[in-house]
Formats: sequence, C-alpha cells, structure tokens
Amino acid sequence: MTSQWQLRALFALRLSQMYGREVPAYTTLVDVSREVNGDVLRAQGADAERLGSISRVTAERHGAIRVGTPQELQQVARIFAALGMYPVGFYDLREAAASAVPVISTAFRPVDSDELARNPFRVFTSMLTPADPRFFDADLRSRLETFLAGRELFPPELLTLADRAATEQELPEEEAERFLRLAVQAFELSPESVDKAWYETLERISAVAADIGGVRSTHINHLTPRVLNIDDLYRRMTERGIEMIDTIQGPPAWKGPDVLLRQTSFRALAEPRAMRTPDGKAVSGALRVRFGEVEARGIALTRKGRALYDDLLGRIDHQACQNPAEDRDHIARAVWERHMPACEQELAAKGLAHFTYRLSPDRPHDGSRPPTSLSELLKENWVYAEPIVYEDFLPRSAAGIFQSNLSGEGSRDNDKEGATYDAAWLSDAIGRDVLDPFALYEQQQNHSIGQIAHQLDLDGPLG
Ligand code: OOG
Ligand code: NI
Repeated sequence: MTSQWQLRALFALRLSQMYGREVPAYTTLVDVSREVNGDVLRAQGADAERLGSISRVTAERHGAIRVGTPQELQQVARIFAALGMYPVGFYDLREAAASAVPVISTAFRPVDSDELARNPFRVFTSMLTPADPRFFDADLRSRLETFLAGRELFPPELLTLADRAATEQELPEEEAERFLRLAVQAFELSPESVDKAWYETLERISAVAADIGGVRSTHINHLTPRVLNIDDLYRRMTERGIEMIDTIQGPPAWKGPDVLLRQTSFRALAEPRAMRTPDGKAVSGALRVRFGEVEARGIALTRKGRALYDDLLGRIDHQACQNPAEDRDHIARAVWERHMPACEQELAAKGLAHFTYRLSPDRPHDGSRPPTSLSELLKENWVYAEPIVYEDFLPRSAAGIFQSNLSGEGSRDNDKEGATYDAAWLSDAIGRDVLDPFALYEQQQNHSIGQIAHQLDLDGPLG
C-alpha cells in the first residue's frame, strides 16, 4: 500500500523529473539550490535547520497551475485531496497586479505539522475570472466559457483513483502507480496544436488568459525549490549566465529574523509549439509559458505581524517614489531596521509571529513550581520557542512573479466594476472549505501552549 504522504512525495518527485526534462534551466536551479543549502549547512550547523530539517528543505517544492472554471478547480481539489493537500488562503491577483492578471488563487497544501514535516509539497492554483468585465466583454466571455466547458483536463480514471485515495487514505501499489502516471501526465505540456487566432485574441487581453483559456489542457508552469540563502543563489545563477528578474520579492535581506517568504524568478525560454491558422494550416510557433522560481521561507507572522509587513511595504513604496535615485533594496533595509524586531524573542513578545512552544530539557528539576505566564516560563527557561515556518504565499509577490514573466501588459478597463470573488465564494465553488492560514498557525501555536500547561500541570490557560 502507498499512503497519502508517500503519494504526495512521489508525485512531487516525478513532477520534478518531468519538469527537469522539459525545462533544463530548472535542473540548474535545483543544482545551485543544493550547493547553496550545503554551504549554509556547513557554515551554520544546526542553526541552518531552525526553519525545517535539511531533508525537508531539500525535497521541498511548490508548483503552480492555472485552470479556467470552478468545475476544473473542483477536479484539481479532488486530485490534491488524494495527496493530503487542501485549499488554504484566498489570493486576488486581479487587485495585486498592475497589469492584466485576471485570476483568483488558492494554494493546495498539507495542513498538519506532521504531514508538512513528511513532505510539504504545495501547489499555487489560479482560476480565470471570465466574469470580470474589466477584462472580458460579454461576447468574449461567452466564447471563453464555451471553449472552457468543452475541454477535459483530467481523465475520469484519474479522478476515480483520486477519490479512492482520498477516502481510503492509501492506494494499492498498482493503482498508486497508475494514479501517479495519469496525474503527472495531466500537468505535462501538451503536444496538441494551438488555435493561433483564438490564442492571440486572448493574448491581447492578457497573456495569462491566453495561457489558461487558449489551449485545451493545463500544465505546471513552474516548480520552485527552497533555498536557505536566496541572495547567494541569485548571485550564483547570474554568474552562470541565467538572467534573473531584477528583484527578490518580499522582505529585504537583513541581519534580523527571516519572516514570510522571499522569492525570485527567471523567464523561461520560448518553447516550440505546433499551431493552426484559421484556414487550417499547420505552422510552427513558440510560446513562453513556463519559468523558473526559487524561494526562501521565514517565520509565519500573526495577523498583527502581517499588518506590520503590509504597512512597511507601503512605506518602502512611498519612500522609493519620493527618492527615485535611491536603491530600493537600500530603502527597504533601512525601513526594516527601523521597524521590524531584530530578534525572534521580540517578535514573540509583541505577538507578531507564530511559535511552537516546548518544554526545555534543562528546566528546573528541583521541585520548584513553574510560573504561570508564558513570558515567565520562557524567561526562566522552563520552555523554549521554535519558529513556525510560513507555508503560504504573498499576493503582491505572486503578482510580481506573474507580471515579470509576461510579455505584454495586456488590457484592463478600470472604469468598469470588477466582479467580486472572495474566500467564501471560492469555498462554495470548489465545494470545500478554503482554510484560513492565520487560523492554522494559531491552532498550531495554541495546541503547543495547551500541551505545556498540561505537562507542567498548570490549571487554566497560560497567561
Ligand atoms: C503563479 C505565480 C505566483 C508564487 O510563488 O507566488 C507564484 C503563476 O504564475 O501561475 O507562483
Ligand atoms: Ni511560485
């Protein structure tokens, strides 16, 4: 029998092998990430594993896919449920991007800390919004919806096997093999020829719309390894002649704790694709639909910490706008140094980040009674705090990644009122709850605090 987490790990591995064959620069990225991680581990020892064991970090990937309709998203949810991955978070990229990115997104990922430790594979999944009149007029909307309704992204056999894995929480070896083969195949780049005129019609609105609704299949568009020093990785990739986008998205490099997520990417090469012209002629074309991305993960922030993060980004924007000659990274670092706590203890004390609390092995064993507040317990060395790693995404970074890999701006009519989508709408459309990431981190933290209270025989909640 192959359990769900094994299916998840195998799926991530095979997807990685497939993507490496299809996009060779990805293999370079994985090699360089491994070199960087090895160097960080040698230089920092156990500290390098503070946000996850090296085996987890080495295997860690996130992928991204894009689909066209709620029905397709529902099917994606069935496939990922087979792998123990559930929709977490709602991202509205339409609002986060300046150019035309007509999608809303969620991320499928494991939610329990044990499952995350086994294999944290996650997939950022976007769905097209044809009902948004800022991008699509009534005629194009209806042509698009008809086109999408007429395609099949996932064969019924794959979905049946997925449902079985989700219900039984495992699959017999032969079925597991079949499931994995069909699942990986569903995310390969299809050799089917592309209707050139239709693709170009959508491309004028948005390259993302064309990528999703201009073809009869979906594909994984990047697969992102995790690296322990993204600044070093950026330098090494550049030295190897791979042209990276000009920024690292997210928090700046600085001496204090890493929070949330830092990401950077490179544009993939145009790949040859068979195309059909309106008069039925086969021509060869090329599409740039895939790219490379890498990320470094930091500590999960609380809602309050996240509000601070968003506020600081706003300050950086403002200062960068006022001082166009100054280097943005430089501005960002100065803002961070001024406003972001310089150590984990302060992040915890101010309620800005999430931690798992555990009993210290060297706590007093002389029969003395422990204090009853968490801060005292920490101070007197009864317990210690381990940071909880951020497992999710950032809408603004995601929009930056989308945008930096598009050729044109596309078009959007901001005079029109946008169609409204939110987490509740998405839950309804997929037919399962889209989970709140903040609530998940909070539960994990509270659970650890509850356990400490229990182990130390303290009654009532810890203050
Ligand atoms: C997704 C872009 C966002 C991330 O890591 O933030 C993303 C896409 O291009 O489909 O992958
Ligand atoms: Ni990504």
